Amino acid sequence: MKISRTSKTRLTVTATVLAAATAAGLPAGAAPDPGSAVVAPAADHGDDPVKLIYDTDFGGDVDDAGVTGMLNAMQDNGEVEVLAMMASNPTRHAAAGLDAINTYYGHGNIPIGSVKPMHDHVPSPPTPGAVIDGNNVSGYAELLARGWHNDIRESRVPDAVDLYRKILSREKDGSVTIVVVGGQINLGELLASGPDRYSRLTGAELVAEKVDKLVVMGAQFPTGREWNIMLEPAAAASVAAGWPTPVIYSGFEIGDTILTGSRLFTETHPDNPVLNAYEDYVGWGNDRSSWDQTAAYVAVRGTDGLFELSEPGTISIAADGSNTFAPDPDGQHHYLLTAVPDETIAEAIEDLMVQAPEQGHGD
Ligand SMILES: [Ca+2]
Repeated sequence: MKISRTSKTRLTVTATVLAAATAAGLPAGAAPDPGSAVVAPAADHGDDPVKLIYDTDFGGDVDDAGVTGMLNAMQDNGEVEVLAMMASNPTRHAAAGLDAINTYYGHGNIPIGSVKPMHDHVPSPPTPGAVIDGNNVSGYAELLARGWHNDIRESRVPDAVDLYRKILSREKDGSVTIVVVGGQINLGELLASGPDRYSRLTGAELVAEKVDKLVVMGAQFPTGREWNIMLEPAAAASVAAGWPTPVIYSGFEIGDTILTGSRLFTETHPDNPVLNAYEDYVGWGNDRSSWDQTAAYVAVRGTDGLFELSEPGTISIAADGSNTFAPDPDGQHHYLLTAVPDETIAEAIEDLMVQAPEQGHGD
């Protein structure tokens, strides 16, 4: 089933909705014609780390935990400077869970913002008729928040849009990359934000001035209906229509068959919170799809010989979360295609997920 993530996120959606979503998706194995793709160069940042903001529905599916470990490893490597992490999942445990992983890696000073108010329920059903078990969306986030050292106090976690504006306003023009791997509520609200104490610019103006590109895990190509978009269809549609920089989408079909996680159990320390998140979610020794990791990887390393970009075009998102893509030479949007076997991409991603922290290690 195309949106099988529902079975793991403890959100239950009616069978009718799932069947409709499946019908709207691609047949298994279908892929865009790679002959139409252009090869994008890897990101060229010289020796400077990529300045990145990571926006995540941490606590839903476990690939977000994989990304969090991956980004900390890439920060150890000097490839990325994580300016902030933003929770789009309002569970009160997301920020603390993120900080638990960052602290394990010795990066507990990474600022963390959250959609507000933080609570124990998701903000809205992903589709009409959906049944949400709102008490169980915290998942591994609660496990890490309660069991691993972190210094998050809920009342002090800044509003994500406020933190976005604060950080963007002080960075150089065109210097910030954003990767979003959950619902796009924070980005939608950032775009719609007005001038404040940090900047006289509107949110859309601030993004246009400061952001280099946005990388999205979301949607399905060339057409489909995907979970992250369904979480907040209106926000995703406003981003698709109004985001003023290039946007690269890693669709459902990319990460779905790139399996990672099992090496955590044999190659990392038993106290590694990412290992424990995976154990909680998929069980000891098992893999999970790497939807979110593909987006984070490209955000930092570019296509890197592992991926290619589609031709340019424009994505459109309907009210039910379904999407289409219209090729257009002047379009700001691309979607990812794979350039090598899934196993090769999985190895590159998992190498980062199992890389030992340079410092920290639970301190
Ligand atoms: Ca996610």
